[in-house]
Amino acid sequence: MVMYCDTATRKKAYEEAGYLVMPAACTADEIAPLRAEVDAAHSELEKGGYRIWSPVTELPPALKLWSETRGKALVSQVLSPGKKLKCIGGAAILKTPGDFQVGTPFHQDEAFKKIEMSKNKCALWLALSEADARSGCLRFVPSLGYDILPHVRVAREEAPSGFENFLTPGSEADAKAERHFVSVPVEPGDALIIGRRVVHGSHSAIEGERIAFSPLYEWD
Ligand SMILES: O=C(O)CCC(=O)C(=O)O
Repeated sequence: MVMYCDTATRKKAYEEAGYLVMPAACTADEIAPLRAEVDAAHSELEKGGYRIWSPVTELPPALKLWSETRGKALVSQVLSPGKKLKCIGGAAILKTPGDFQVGTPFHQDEAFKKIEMSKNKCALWLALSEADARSGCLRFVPSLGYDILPHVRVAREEAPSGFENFLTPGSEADAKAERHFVSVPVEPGDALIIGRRVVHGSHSAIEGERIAFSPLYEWD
């Protein structure tokens, strides 16, 4: 697991691994109103447990405020000190046994062509519950490197997890991802920065309830 404390070391670790874990980035008091808004959106969750708010103006108030202040500061201090970051939306993602059980398949965000890539972008992923390999925590494959790998795109209805874009099933990369992934268990308030090119996905949820909020940022 990649997690370091001072900014320079964090930046270096992020550049090497393509993602970064920031343990205890938020207190229980800070995440309570965020969790309340995500819980209130439960009936709006779509296949795979996603509720996407885009553009940022659609975010409920506490999630919007957090994304534009604390979330932005967390990303900024590691990736873009002095640059003007813009939040362009966010998603709540729930994994739990039943309808939202299937894990997010391995993918690279940059291979997701819906996202316009002329700007720098990254996702922040804030744990609003604890999560481990049995409850759907994230998993990363930095050993696959950062070239864009073969992906397929399917219709949302045909995607087992509702996530439409993923490493081509049966490809060498997909097989390697299944062998070499690193699981990242989290506690509520832990935050991760997810780079555009690192292969990542999540475990399926066999037990418990994994809840995360993931705002997306861009900068010049
Ligand atoms: O939370 C998850 O299961 C996956 C999140 C993710 O991979 C993404 O949004 O790119």
